[in-house]
Amino acid sequence: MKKEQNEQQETPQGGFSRRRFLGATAAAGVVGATGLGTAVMSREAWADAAMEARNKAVVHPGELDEYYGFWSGGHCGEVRVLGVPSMRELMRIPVFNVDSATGWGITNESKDVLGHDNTYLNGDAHHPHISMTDGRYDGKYLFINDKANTRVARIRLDIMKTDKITTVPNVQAIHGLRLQKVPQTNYVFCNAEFVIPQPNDGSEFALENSYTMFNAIDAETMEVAWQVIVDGNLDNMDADYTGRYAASTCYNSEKAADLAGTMRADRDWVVVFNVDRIEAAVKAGNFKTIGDSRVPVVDGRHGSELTRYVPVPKNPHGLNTSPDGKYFIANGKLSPTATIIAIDRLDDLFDDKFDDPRDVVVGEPELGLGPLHTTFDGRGNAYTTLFIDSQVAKWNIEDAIRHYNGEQVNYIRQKLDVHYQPGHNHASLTESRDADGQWLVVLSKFSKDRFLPAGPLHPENDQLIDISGEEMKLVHDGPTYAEPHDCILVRRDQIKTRKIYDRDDPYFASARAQAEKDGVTLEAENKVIRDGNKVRVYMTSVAPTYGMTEFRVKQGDEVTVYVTNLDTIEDVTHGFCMVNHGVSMEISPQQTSSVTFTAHSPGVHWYYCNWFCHALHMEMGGRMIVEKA
Ligand code: K7E
Ligand code: CUA
Ligand code: CA
Repeated sequence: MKKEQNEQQETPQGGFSRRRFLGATAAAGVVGATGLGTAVMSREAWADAAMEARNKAVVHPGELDEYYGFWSGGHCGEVRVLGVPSMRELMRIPVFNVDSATGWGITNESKDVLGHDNTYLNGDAHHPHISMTDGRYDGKYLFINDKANTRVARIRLDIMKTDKITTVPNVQAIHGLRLQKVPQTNYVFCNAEFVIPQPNDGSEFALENSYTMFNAIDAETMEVAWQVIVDGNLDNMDADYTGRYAASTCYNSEKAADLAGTMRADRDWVVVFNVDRIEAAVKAGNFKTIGDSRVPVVDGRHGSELTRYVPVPKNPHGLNTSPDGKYFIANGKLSPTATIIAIDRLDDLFDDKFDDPRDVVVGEPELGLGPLHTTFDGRGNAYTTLFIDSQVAKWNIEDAIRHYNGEQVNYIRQKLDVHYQPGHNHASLTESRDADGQWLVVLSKFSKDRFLPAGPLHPENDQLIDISGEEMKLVHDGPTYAEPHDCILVRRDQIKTRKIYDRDDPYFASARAQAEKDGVTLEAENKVIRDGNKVRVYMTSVAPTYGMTEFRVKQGDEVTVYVTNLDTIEDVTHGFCMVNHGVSMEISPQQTSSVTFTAHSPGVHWYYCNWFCHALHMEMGGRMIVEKA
């Protein structure tokens, strides 16, 4: 059974036979386009080619990957860092979740980012995107949405820690998120998915009086710069390479509250935002505010000068800008098509030079069932995931446009089976001018039989495909835990990480400020400061000891422990765990970390180092003595 399946997958036409509904045109396109005559390629030659592709993906022990991949963690709420092509997991960056190992959600530094009160313990992270300068990844920040709690987070890529989280007001469920690419990432654009009444204070529930908004966040301050009211709802989006336009898909133009209702119309739309005009309207004071929020809200519904609505079929999902900057491509989901919108026609669209907004559509290739997301190789080809067909369709954009203009050309280059039901796919550097067409990651939602069974809950399957040649070649299966939606691949030289912390790092600036108030030098002193029933314990660490191996507090005291790791050697990270107090944190070389807890029980409570740092790591500990109240 297993063997048969593998054979089928290694056959270039494999899987084709069981896809009878695939048109003859598509099949002819595949065979013709490979140019290799794969249809007559011997089994041996095919096996050699497959082996060669697979070898390319092997990164031997001690070797480094060519690319960083940043994976969203879905409803785990985190970001994962992988090496590509090895697909080895390098790191996890906790964002909207709680992380026992690093103390994210436990330490004061993380609560400064997450919020000290009412911190949510969950998130749903979908779309990771790296800041850009002039359309190229600059490696400074990574931004990601939280659909579950309507937030946007920023990760500093030099230390790979989350440093800001913003809750977007007046809306529910941030989904699509992309960055302004040009001149640089000044804005983080993000879509709120669900329509709600305004104000949403219980005085109104009707769908007719509900709407949602498109949001722009200042990438440096992380404050919401403005919001745009739209018709319908908002799903995915992308920005262009002029810095002036962004576009979002809407699948619920019907504004329905039930499934059948959202599928009623044959066409929904792509809404195009004119960033210059929106900025001008805000500047001119043509906005309102909602409730307590002071964010400028402009009206971009039908008839507005700020937006245009381009009808596209049906319940569209992903929207992707081609790396040559020419096209927005909207993926049809319930339509087998993708819609190509020419960005150089948008000026005319906004100047009302067209009778029909569909005049900006220059192609609408039929790709297969359930097109969700499209990615690009920088050589004029697009790769679209087909959720229902469990395939990736490779197609040529200019040929699709010619076909739309009535020429008899095959635009489909190849269809490759993936396993199974792919959501996003992402080619190396695809969202930038540097799209290099080397690797394609396909994030398949179902793994079914691809891995050893691990109970009823299955991993997903992130597959790696070599796209450097004419033909896509599947080279790797990568199980992932729930539920990365998307990833971004960036060349390793585009990311510059710190090896140890800078002592002036703003990441622990509030600990430094408190120490200064207490007259304590973090780097040199081990001291206990009492301030009413608040006790601040400052200690250093050098492998394998803490600067303080005993401190005394009273039952009921609110204790804050600050640990400054004086080690300067790369990779010598310490931990601080207070037994039976829910306290655990990471302190990397030259970092200060702090945690606050209540000394609830009298007696002796040991603390110990929980990050392996030394042969005598087990011996690295101390005692908190809690006197009876
Ligand atoms: Cu298609 Cu949230 Cu980008 Cu899921 S989204 S797949
Ligand atoms: Cu310090 Cu282990
Ligand atoms: Ca719809």
